[in-house]
Amino acid sequence: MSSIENGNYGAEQIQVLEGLEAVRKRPSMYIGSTSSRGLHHLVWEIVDNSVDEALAGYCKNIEIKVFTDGSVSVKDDGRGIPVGLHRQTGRTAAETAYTVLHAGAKFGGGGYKVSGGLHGVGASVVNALSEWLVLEIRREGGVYEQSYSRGVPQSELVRKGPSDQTGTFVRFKPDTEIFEDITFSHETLSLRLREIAFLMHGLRINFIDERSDVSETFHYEGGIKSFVNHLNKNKNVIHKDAIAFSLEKEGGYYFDIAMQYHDGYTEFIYSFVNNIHTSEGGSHEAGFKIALTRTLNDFARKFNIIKEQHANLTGEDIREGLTAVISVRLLAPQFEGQTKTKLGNSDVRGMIDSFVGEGLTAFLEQNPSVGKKIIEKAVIASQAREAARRARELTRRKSALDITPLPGKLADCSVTDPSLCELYLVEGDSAAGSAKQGRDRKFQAILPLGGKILNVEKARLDKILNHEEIRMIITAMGTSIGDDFQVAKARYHKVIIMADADIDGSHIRTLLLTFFFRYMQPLIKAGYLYIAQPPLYLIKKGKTERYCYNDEELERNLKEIGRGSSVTIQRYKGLGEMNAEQLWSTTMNPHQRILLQVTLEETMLADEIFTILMGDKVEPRREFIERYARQVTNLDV
Ligand code: 0RA
Repeated sequence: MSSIENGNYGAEQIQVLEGLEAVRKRPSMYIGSTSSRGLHHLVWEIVDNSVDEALAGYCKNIEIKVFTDGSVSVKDDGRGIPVGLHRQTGRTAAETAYTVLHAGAKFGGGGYKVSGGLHGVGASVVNALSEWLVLEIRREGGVYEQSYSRGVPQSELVRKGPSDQTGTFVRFKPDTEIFEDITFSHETLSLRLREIAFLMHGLRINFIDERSDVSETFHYEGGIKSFVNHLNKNKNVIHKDAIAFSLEKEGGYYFDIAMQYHDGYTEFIYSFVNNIHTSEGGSHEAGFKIALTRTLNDFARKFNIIKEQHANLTGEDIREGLTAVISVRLLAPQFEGQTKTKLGNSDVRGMIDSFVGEGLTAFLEQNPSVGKKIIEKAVIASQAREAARRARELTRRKSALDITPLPGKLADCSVTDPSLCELYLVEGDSAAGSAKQGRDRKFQAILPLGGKILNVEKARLDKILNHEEIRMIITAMGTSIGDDFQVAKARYHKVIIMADADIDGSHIRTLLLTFFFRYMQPLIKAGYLYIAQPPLYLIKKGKTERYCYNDEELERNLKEIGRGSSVTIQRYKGLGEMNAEQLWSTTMNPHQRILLQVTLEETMLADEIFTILMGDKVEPRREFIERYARQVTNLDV
């Protein structure tokens, strides 16, 4: 019988119930939100505990299973959560961890707890937000079990029988009273589990999805070196093996770095602190960049590739075509920045700087030919950058009085407050003509895009900046691009891509998205990029006119109005087929239009897809198209 049924209500127990109550009342305070993101947070919370056990060196295998009833289990072969009595609570340590807020950190074995970070709220929060949770612990020769309902123990922790194994098994079902939707995304789970396996070399992670009968095993002896190989798998690399080094330092520091160059132009540095992705960078990334620039310049001078009288290569030149993963572990990480994903600990910068400096110098001494290839590439990048600098000057408006004018083709709006202003990038001159006529000129600006946009995936910066369409976009935006990009200077807080609903339109959208992803990423992250949704059909019957934005809507409206021989359906292929008034009412009027906001959640996945679709390797593109061809509907050729 449980202590609660016993009526054995101590002050401790009342506190526990109050704690669980607080979590259920304000779940977002603990897990960020009750959307899909918050739902997945529950899994990460439990997985992190097993990963901590692996970090402490006691766990080699973790198995994650998604069941058809909506529950998820996480099993590890660590030491098992202690089952003895916890002095303060008078309950077992296991029950304490699962019922007392923030209890985990106090007796957790691992040192790399991410206090104040994204995770680390504790298993008790997951328990409180689960309809039910079952805990099974193997240790000290026995198997122990306890179950909970919405965080409340349904029994004591009971020894069920003997066991010669050790480990922890948790299965829980998220509470539908808390979450709008309890469907776990296979892709989200799979992506992150693989990432964890890369970061924890040697750890084997089994992922079983019983809903689809798909299972995957992630296990990388090569660790983040394998990670870099994986990230570059669709690129032409310029040296076969990734460069990698790691260091364990007293004070609980662990540094792990892997890097590899490819023949493209993009830079991709993916950094982690205690296995958490630091998308805003911070001191570890800064230390890495400083050391990389210094060491490669020293090498280039030593081999006389840069002559004495010439200036150093810049960091940007040196990072062209670089893919790197930086994984840092430390005991007391400080997370800063807007999304708390920027490492603040300033001592890390110097430590990483000297660690990378030494490691890279030693590598270059043993592999000078690789060093020369990297430098050759950086020298070309620097020449292109010099040409780009001149081109870029032409896109910069320093002040209102500055001589660089706005593009002649831009029909600007009259309001000057960027938060109210919209810029429509319109495919084709005739559509742009209608848009100019139909718009509300107070806050809507129109920029016609005549020809095809350059594929920036296959071009260097100088070429990109010499491309008229792209130059117009940059000038109109006022933000500059790449490392110089300043979101605060954006002249419009809505940039709306308006292209036809056909193959050519899709191509233009993709080319523009590639440009914004590679050169104006913060604009996407700020939520300023949108895609206009023009209607696909116009149905007319007598005086009734209805616009339909997809096939479902068409069907529904046809049923409503009644399908008669006199019922006309007009299929819009091009924006140009609509007159100014129609374009305004269907696609541009803020009270009626549909805008899709472009969001960026998985930078790594987005990078992969742009590389595959827009890069110069044909084979991955063919595979991708074959794989997804069956999912494509509405293909209009
Ligand atoms: C603290 C101490 C010990 C194990 C754990 C925590 C532990 C927690 C979790 C959570 C999920 N899996 C886990 N595995 C282990 C053991 C101390 C000892 O045996 O000496």
